[in-house]
Amino acid sequence: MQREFNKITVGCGWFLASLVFITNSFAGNNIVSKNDIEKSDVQKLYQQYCASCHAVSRLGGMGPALLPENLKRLRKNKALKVIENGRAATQMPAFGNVLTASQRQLLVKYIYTPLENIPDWGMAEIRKSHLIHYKPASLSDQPIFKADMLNLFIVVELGDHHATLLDGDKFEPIHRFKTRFALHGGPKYSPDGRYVYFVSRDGWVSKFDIYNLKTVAEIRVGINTRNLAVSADGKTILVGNYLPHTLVLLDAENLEPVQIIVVKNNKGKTSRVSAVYAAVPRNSFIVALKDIPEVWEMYYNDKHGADDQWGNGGEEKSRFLIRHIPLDDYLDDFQFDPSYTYLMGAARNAKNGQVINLDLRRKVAELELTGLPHLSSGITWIYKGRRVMATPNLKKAEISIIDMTNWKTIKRIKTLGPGFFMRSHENSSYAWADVFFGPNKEAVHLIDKQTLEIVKTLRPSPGKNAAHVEFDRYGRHALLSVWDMDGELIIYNARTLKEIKRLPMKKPSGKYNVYNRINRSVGTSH
Ligand code: DHE
Repeated sequence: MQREFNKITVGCGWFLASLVFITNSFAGNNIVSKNDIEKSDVQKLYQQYCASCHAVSRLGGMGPALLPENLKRLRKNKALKVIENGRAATQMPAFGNVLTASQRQLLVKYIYTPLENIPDWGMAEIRKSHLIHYKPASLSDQPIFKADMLNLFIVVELGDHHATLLDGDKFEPIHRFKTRFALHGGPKYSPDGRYVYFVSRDGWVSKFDIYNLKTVAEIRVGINTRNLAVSADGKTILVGNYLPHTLVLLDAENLEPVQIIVVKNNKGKTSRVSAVYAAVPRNSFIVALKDIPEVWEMYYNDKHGADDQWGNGGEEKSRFLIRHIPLDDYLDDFQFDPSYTYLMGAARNAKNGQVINLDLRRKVAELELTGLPHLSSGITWIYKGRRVMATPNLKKAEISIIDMTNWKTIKRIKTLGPGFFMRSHENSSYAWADVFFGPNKEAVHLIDKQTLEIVKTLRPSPGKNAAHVEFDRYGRHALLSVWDMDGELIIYNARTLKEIKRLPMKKPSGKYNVYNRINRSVGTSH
């Protein structure tokens, strides 16, 4: 009977469900409770409006998992506002005109209800998912095509979950291949540029051999994953998860899992990982946490054991020395100075950013940054003899320029709307900044790095979102995406700004030049 009832309500919605409830109540027949109706109704709403991004299971897909464990920092009234108005800087749309207030409330109640079972994702599950498509010995050590191997680009095409390997001199695609669903974050190269590692939001790590144009190994390390980093020597990969609250260490050769580190503080409180980066000059990994105000510096050393001063709680033999650096606030977004001594970070709700000296292991300054600075997309250059950092803002129509010698904001450049990504190159006099949000999303600003003025605004594809730039290894060309299913990659002469070529692509989200990334160009992220 209950199954029958559910079938009916799923098919006909709230009206019919209410009718059945009222009829049953009048008839004195209490087979179906109000709670049952709410549950069935909200499940239908969830399937219709949320499941395509957050997964039917609520464990996350393109969007994050919607579980109380993941929503700890979001109050229910704020969650209600997110459903009503959408969320800045994400793909989350506004449902204020689509759903009624009571429907929105039902959804909030639903996503804060614990799942009966969250699947385990420990070593057994990780190992079971491991796929080795090609053993390294079975493949050529020489590239099977001709090109400058350091001037290649990987372009992620989010529209149909593919990636294109692009020749950075001729701007011709060399190979297009399928990726896992919903990649996020920049793919990371091995130090020699031969391999590229991708991670998807649902935890799949893939290793692609550029020389042989083959995906060689894959493994699923989490249910809801943030990003990955490749160690300075290229031998290990560290991946950070939202769900479960873990870091997973992989052997880079074939993605064999080596260790799972439960992310927790000394009181046992666990946390999601905001992001993990390789601090190559320090030979360490830096891990930012979302639910504990700490940043971790992790040194890999397989000789260390569970009794290390900085170990991970001793429940298993740790291969890391972990330094816990206490902070004033959480870290949602951050970047490093070129020497990786300083980390500039901000929490999503914070009023100011914080500067942490990783050698002193403490906060040393505040950054005057309001709105929602997108620090991980910031870049640095030398202006009047001093290094400055520029960061776009996901909520405000401005770019902040900060003097890195005293951490003061020296200029706020007004833009046509909030932006997501900034890029430049050591050999270019322009910094490119997109206007990702709002009516001017088709525009891209060029800022003169020596006057800090916008000197040109391009509108390459009217009505379509233009975003994310990357330069070739010499800084001669700038590649810009038109983020659309019928999108394009536009190649500009970076000095004259003349358009060289357009390549059709399916929502080309990001593009990543091998040389600039492995040499940690200050004009791009790495
Ligand atoms: Fe990203 C990089 C966090 C939403 C596209 N994004 C990153 C990184 C972090 C991050 C920490 C750096 C990781 C790395 O490169 O290793 N992104 C977040 C969020 O917290 C946020 C706001 C919410 C979320 O959904 O997680 C968010 N990001 C988005 C999007 O909505 C974008 C536009 C589309 C998408 O793919 O979901 C998006 N993020 C990107 C891209 C990069 C990225 C293309 C790589 C930039 C680069 O050039 O390195």
